[in-house]
Amino acid sequence: MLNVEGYAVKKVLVTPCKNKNLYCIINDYMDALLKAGVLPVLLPLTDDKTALEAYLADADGLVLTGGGDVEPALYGEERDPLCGPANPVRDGMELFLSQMAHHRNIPTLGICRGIQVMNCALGGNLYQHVETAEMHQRTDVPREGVHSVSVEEGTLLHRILKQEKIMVNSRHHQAVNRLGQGFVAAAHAPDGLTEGAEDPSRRFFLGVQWHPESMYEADGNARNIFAAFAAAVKENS
Ligand SMILES: [Mn+2]
Repeated sequence: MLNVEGYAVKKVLVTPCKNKNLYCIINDYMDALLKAGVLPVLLPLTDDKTALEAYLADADGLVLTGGGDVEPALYGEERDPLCGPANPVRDGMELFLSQMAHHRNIPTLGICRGIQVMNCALGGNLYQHVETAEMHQRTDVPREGVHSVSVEEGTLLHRILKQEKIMVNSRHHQAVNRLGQGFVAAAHAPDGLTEGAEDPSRRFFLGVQWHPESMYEADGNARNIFAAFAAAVKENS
């Protein structure tokens, strides 16, 4: 096996956002994965299932990144006026990747929109605009802990964090509502919202509502999440 500076080369697919004619990614995602010892591969935005299957066949992990709102029709609901615009290509792409990664037990880390996509992929639904948005939509302090989450004992997330309560940043106005099939809540905000969820039947199928990639340098909890994900990726064969 090839080695880059002592670590095995393992590729992690990273889903992009689109800005005009650019596929783009906030650099924190790529930097955190690289620092955790795996190689991030930014995907193009496409719902071409043949291309996505080919990417997955050669991948050891998947990161579903933050972004805009999921189309409510995809979880069987009418659009609330407070729901933001959807990107049908990104929705189709990420739902497909989530379902395939889940089916194949490919280590998957969902962040912000990512946990929401994972939940929809498993048949759950979302709050289109949480009543407590003021507490959760703190884009003004993207790298600061703004609310606590309680971490459920017995979960993968608890084994990673080894703490009952941590502070997290928060840049969302939607959230997981009814959990999808097999998805188990692993962390809750003080208002009761699900901030972490996982499927214990999979090696690593974990979503968090906060942004550990934005706190990688400052926060040991954030680094531990990426380290645990990278360890699962390295075990994937
Ligand atoms: Mn939050």
